Amino acid sequence: MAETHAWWKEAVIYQIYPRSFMDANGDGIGDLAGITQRIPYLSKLGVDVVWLSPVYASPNDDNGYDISDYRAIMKDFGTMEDFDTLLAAAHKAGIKIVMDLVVNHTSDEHAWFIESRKSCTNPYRDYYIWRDGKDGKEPNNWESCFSGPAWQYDEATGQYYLHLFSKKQVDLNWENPRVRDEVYDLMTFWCDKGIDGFRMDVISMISKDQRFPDGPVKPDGYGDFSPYCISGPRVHEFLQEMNQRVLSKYDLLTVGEAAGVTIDEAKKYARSDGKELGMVFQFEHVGSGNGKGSIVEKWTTGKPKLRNVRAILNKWQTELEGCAWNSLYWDNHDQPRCVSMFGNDAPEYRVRSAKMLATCLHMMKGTPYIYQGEELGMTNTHFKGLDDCRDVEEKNAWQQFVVDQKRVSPETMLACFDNMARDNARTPMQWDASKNAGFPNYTEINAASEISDPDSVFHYYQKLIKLRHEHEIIVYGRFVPLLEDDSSIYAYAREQGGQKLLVACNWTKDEAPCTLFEGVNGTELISNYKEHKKGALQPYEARVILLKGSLSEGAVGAAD
Ligand code: TEU
Ligand code: CA
Repeated sequence: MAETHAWWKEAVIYQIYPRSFMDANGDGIGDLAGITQRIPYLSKLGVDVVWLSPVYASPNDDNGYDISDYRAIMKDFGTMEDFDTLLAAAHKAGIKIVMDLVVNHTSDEHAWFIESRKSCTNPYRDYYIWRDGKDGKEPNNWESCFSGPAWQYDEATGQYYLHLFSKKQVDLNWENPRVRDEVYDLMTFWCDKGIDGFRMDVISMISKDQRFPDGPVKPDGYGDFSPYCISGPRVHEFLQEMNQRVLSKYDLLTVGEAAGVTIDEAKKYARSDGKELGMVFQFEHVGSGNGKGSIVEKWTTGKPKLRNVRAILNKWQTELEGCAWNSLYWDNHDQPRCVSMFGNDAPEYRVRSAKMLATCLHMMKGTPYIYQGEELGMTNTHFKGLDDCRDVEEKNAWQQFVVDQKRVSPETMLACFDNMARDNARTPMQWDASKNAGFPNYTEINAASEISDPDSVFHYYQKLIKLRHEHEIIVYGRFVPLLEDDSSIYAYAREQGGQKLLVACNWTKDEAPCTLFEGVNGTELISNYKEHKKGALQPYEARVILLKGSLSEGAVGAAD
């Protein structure tokens, strides 16, 4: 089935975490003026869109994902004027700007919550989710994503409020039509400024089962809220309303962050009739190393296996075909660095495996997202102690698992942090080899040296982006899995009209037998090796060949 064309299907997105991207005024915190300064860098890389993690006013309990004023800019980052300058400069360079929309919750310092907590009869009371306790305890057993109960007792009125994240991130009550009006108004405010889309934070969690039942008990003793909050009863109704009231009036990129989303649900969120969102972020592949051997859920020293990652991504590729659009990512501000997680960050393999992973993802069908520093092959960092943790998730996990429950030793927790912690992604962008890059490997890995090296990870990403812009088959071609049982190689084809693209990536540090390219004539679009071996892929080798023969002429086709 022919795919409907859209600009956001053809675009490559670059995610910026403003706090650690570029500091223009030297106060040690990234800022909007810094981003504006780096627009030439983004143009050089060739990306079409920048997604800005939140830049709104915030007390920064969760680095801007706790918003206290949706119509103001965070002081650390600058002013609304700086924002307008950035937007204009980006547009002038042909780069679109997508904003983070965090409306599952607000900061407890938002004016609505300051009112809401004052009394049970306050006009803003129902903006949030307040409940009486049960037998002197929380209303139910739900655990917050950031450890501990998802309910916080509030002295003033003797009730509890719900917070699925930190206790300074208070869940909004989407059942209240006034709350929804407020959200649509603030979205309209930003759309009217001329922004180009929204990445919607935990949008899969806005509708809660109003019975608020206990959840299945997890190994740490708390209940799991997922069955009652993820893709809850009214989520599609709310998004369709949002679409009618706001999204449909503009030409936007919309991507819903949808932790816990299933394929069937994704087909509803991102249905191709455009009644809800353009696409969603699913989490299965980035979570595929979790579980077995973990302390709890995400805290593990395990790595995802090729077999699992491939099965998951192939499933998303083939099942959304023709009915919904995929988003493609390895990295974001919540994930460890992909070269450390899925690749190999040892000095001898870092560059090769970073390029291999990039190839594997960027040749798939969907809209690719690059997280700042990924295009340099930036690696995870190392945690020497609790003092190295900035993230509220890490601090709370330490308190719960090491201090309160004594489930793990500090050493084990730190090893899990080295592997999984969000701060791995939040270290400063390594611009050059000067001191203030500040992190261990900035002298070897930095933008300045990579720009001057034609063989760098940076230039490889630049080429992948260019290829996507030049070859429609990379955007719209059908995805066909190959070698699904291979223990080392991730291979697939893309097909469109009479064209076929062959992609093969060796996910291991050993040579892997591969006959996929034997007797095949075509144009090599990209590879991370200059020389190839007959009958094998070299360590972390990636190859992409475009065959021009008609498909009906044979399975693999002949070159012209
Ligand atoms: O993340 C929500 C989410 O479901 C996860 O990515 C979660 O934060 C992570 O797996 C914890 O290990 C979004 C934002 O991306 C994240 O930065 C925020 O902290 C969170 O929502 C709350 O706003
Ligand atoms: Ca600054």
